[in-house]
Amino acid sequence: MSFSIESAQKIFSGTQVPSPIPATIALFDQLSVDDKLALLWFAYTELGRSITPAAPGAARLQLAEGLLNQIKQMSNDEQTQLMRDLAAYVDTPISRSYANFSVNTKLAFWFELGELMKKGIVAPIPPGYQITQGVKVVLEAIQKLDPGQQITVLRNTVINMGFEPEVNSSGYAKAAKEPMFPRTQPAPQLTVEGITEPAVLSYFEALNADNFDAAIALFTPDGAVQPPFQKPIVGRESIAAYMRAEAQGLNIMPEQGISESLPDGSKQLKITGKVQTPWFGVQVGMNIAWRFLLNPEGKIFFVAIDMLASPQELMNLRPTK
Ligand code: ECH
Repeated sequence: MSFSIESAQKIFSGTQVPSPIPATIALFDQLSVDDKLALLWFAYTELGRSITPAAPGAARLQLAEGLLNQIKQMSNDEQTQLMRDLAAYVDTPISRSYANFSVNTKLAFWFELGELMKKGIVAPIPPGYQITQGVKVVLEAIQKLDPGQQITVLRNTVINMGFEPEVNSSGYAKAAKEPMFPRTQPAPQLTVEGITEPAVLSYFEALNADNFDAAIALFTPDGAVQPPFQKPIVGRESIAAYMRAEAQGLNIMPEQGISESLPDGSKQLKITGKVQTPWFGVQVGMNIAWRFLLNPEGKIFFVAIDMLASPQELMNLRPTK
């Protein structure tokens, strides 16, 4: 085939709108460590007034239990220091253990710490803490985002915490034996306006059933998945490990799309719709686009998953020529 991952990344790039998420995270990164923790507390508790995450299952909390038990034994000052170390990427044994957790276990760990903070078992934001101008600016930026973008900002800040000796920021290979997110509803029947390509429809159906083996069988051996704000994950094995860790329990609701045939027989498709994460269920519908490149045999060579900048963008489906 004549295309590469670099060229695949550019398909439909003319229809993309810059996302406010990286800019918001860049603002967050500039805060001092105490401001970061305070910002997360305010943003999380504010968000919790309209939407709350589902409590993680006991099996997943067990993976973080050792660390949580250690924290419960600490003095308030030690607990505050530990949270500062995590948020400032300081090299401590606890920061290293944290970095080894999968993404979902990191989220479960903070969920539980948040509960313990509310109960007064773990130190709250220091009582004398004075909100700074910087925190106000980032909070305002977060308030302007839609709920799907807000939970993405929270998730991405949590993923980056801790200390990792080697560069491996994704964490997906660590989760092979993680507990699953149980599904509460059967997968809905799919029809995507404008789309009939079997590989694409089967991809959505496979993910809605957590059937990752079926999903990766739809890819070429050198195929790639590019999750939102990440580099492409290349090759069936890496994609499988990633999906098993990060794509569990998703509800994928593609709505409409366009499909264009290219001169060599390959096809590019852009599809928009909504995705729900098992953390927030029906409370949050994230506005998502998928940009697929299929080879002439109908296999998936590349799919980028983009978080849309606005709901209006769901309708932004125009041919590239
Ligand atoms: C407290 C104060 C101190 C500091 C901290 C605190 C706690 C914070 C907590 C935060 C919890 C946040 C959560 C966020 C969850 C977000 C989940 C998201 C999921 C997005 C998934 C997508 C999937 C897309 C995909 C598709 C595919 O086709 C292929 C696969 C894949 C307050 C204590 C830190 C507790 C729970 C955003 C978009 C569609 C790419 C996966």
